[in-house]
Amino acid sequence: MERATTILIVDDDVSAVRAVSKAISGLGQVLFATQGDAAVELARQQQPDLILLDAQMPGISGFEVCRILKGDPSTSNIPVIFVTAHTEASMEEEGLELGAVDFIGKPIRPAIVAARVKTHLHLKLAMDRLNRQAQTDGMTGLANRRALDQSIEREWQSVLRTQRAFSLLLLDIDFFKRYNDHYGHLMGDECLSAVARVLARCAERPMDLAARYGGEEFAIVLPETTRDGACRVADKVIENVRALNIAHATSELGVVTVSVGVASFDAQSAGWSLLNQASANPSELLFSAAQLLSVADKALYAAKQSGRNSSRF
Ligand code: GH3
Ligand code: MG
Ligand code: MG
Ligand code: MG
Repeated sequence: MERATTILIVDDDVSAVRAVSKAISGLGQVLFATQGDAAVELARQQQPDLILLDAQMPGISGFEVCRILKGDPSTSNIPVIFVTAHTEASMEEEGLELGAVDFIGKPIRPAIVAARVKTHLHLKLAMDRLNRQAQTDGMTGLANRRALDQSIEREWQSVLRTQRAFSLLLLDIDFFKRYNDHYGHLMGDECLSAVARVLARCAERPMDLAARYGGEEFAIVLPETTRDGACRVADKVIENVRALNIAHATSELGVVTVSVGVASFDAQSAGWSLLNQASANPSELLFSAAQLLSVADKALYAAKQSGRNSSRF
């Protein structure tokens, strides 16, 4: 479900908060903060779609708040509009240079504030939609290859920092060329979507990511997961895909099945001791995110060789 549009109003003067809030009523759910540090915290937690920001406040100024928000990847794409009595050109220039999308003078003219907020909200929501599409596989609705690569890279950086376990599954539908040849591409597409739904269900925790790697190949990113944990997820996927009971007359197995390659980076894997040796300077570590994919690929090949409908690490 889409969450409600949210607007954060930041002003140390409560009557200004009230006036701005009234001007934009109906355009979204309103949050407010009367101090800079609280505003930054709220923005990080609540991820508002727009921030209306007073420039002059005791403690952290609005300019400083804007600088912090734009420097943090988790808040940098939230549009900021300054609302301030300091309408000198130099102030406006500074605000815009900090990355604000607009600059509104006080006392506010309610209709103008509403119109500008509407425009910037429209742009922000359109940008969010495009970003989501750029990360999603159109056919299955899973994360696409781009999102997968980004997720693996992000998790890899976190492994280098925290030395926590990390696992990756690579999954491939068995005898899928024969399936297409026998049942046609339309049913092939339906089969891909059904398998994708199983993967989405098996990637249970919010931090897990199920993705379409390409063609009839998929991946599941499992942060903070050891080899044992990853093998359990692999077995669950294999079991649940088989349980779909999708007829596959030209497979020896009679129904659609998948094979899974497991790559893990944990206390049991060779890479882990390398990481510990190199932890003084992790960037010198030879083992990389790309190598994790190639380890999973080799394991997948072994699973195929051993008769399919199975997993290997
Ligand atoms: P194996 O068990 O060794 O994996 O054999 P396979 O036949 O599954 O492997 P192969 O790589 O030879 O064939 C993959 C097939 O997947 C070929 C291709 O036509 C099909 N495929 C890839 N993408 C799609 C798609 O989006 N839709 C459909 N219907 N088929 C696809
Ligand atoms: Mg003020
Ligand atoms: Mg394949
Ligand atoms: Mg295949």
